[in-house]
Amino acid sequence: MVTVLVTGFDPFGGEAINPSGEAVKRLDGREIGGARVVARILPATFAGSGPALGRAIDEVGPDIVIAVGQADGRTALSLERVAINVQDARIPDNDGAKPVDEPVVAGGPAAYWTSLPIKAMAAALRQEGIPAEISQTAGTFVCNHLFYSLAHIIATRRPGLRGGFIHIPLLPEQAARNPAKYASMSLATIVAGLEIAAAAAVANISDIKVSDGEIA
Ligand code: PCA
Repeated sequence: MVTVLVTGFDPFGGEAINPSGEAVKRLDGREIGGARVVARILPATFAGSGPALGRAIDEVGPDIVIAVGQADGRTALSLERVAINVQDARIPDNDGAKPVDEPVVAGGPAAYWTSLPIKAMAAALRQEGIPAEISQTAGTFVCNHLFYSLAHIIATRRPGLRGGFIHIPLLPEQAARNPAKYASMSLATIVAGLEIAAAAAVANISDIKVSDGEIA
């Protein structure tokens, strides 16, 4: 049976809740698209998130990893295309660390592509009425760090593994505490979206070739 490891994060940046952690908890132990789903919550820290992911991969032995994180301002489930080898923090992480222009992996490649079928996943989400987008940047904070760390694990020691990253909007209650500038999505919709995305990742070994790019 195919195993999908889904990860979310602890709350960070002064928030009491992180929708990524809340959403993946609800998927733990479920069977989706014929696959077994295992969820883990990772620390929202540069130093801790990568090693915690590495341990979870060694423990669970997944075929697919879908890492999930919160991104304020996103209006859709945001399927990340690329992880870049840089850390440039605007706010401190949960350890108080605030690296500026440091590599995730010294001497590592500038970037790694996702190995998830993100176009197929976006198409499946839209088909079910859930807003989805292809994103060209996962930022330069802990989420990009984790995505790069995941891709580096795949490139250096887990060749058969497929993995990538999804950013999700804030919950309505988080957006309501901010000046009215942030989009939000209900937890139920996020959870339903992650189920659809996971099923599409299981069903599509390679991606579909459809245009979903951006004109800057
Ligand atoms: N979002 C942050 C880190 C943890 C999270 O959920 C990010 O986008 O980098």
